[in-house]
Amino acid sequence: MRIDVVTIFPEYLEPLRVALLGRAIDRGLIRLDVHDLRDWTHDVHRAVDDAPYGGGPGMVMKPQVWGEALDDVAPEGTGARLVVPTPAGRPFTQSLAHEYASESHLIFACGRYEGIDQRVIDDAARRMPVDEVSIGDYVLVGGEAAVLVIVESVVRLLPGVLGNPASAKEDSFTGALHGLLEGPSYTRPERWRGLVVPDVLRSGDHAKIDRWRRDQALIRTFLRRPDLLDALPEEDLDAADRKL
Ligand code: 6GU
Repeated sequence: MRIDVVTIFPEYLEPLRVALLGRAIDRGLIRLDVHDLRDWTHDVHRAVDDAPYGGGPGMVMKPQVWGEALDDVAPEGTGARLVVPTPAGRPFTQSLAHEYASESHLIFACGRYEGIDQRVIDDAARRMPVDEVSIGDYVLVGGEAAVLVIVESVVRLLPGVLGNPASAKEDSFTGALHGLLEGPSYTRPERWRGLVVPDVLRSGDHAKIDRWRRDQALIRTFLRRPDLLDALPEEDLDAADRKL
């Protein structure tokens, strides 16, 4: 998979070269190119923003600079998908992460200030799929931190990136728990600071352990994310779930 990021703060994306993602780059599973948007400016000040039409606070990123940058990074017919992080976007979810993991080329356009001139997005959409996405209901200063989040969630789904592919399968939101939050985990020692590991986990009774884990997932989801329980298809609940 190819990943391009266009930003006015290329150094902000350096963490993508660390740990799991860094190893995926070194092993050739992904190719990551980070571009400085100011390389496409032509004026001495290398200006990327201007005052908004209609007035109001903040600055809007100029269309000409972004237009030339995207023409170079995503030439017509390269089969790329453009992702524009914005708090005004549609929610980024695990299911969108799976969609992105099946793409051959992702391009991220990081806006700062009050955003990018909308015509940049409308123009790009004439030749490639474009998603404006949000990573949650809070406001960041720019799209860079969102790109770190999105790329990490996508790359870990690529074949060969995780040491143990079962880890990706059993995540909350997909796999065995299917839309429930994962319950608590424990390792040795059995007693630590007066707190003990639940007996059932040391019982060796795997049917009982599975049932206990499922109950913990249901309880935690009920308490923390009742919206996820409401969204669960009725047939995903078994008789024991319903009793809980
Ligand atoms: Cl994707 N970008 C920005 N700037 N703020 C956000 C966001 C994205 N998602 C939530 N807040």
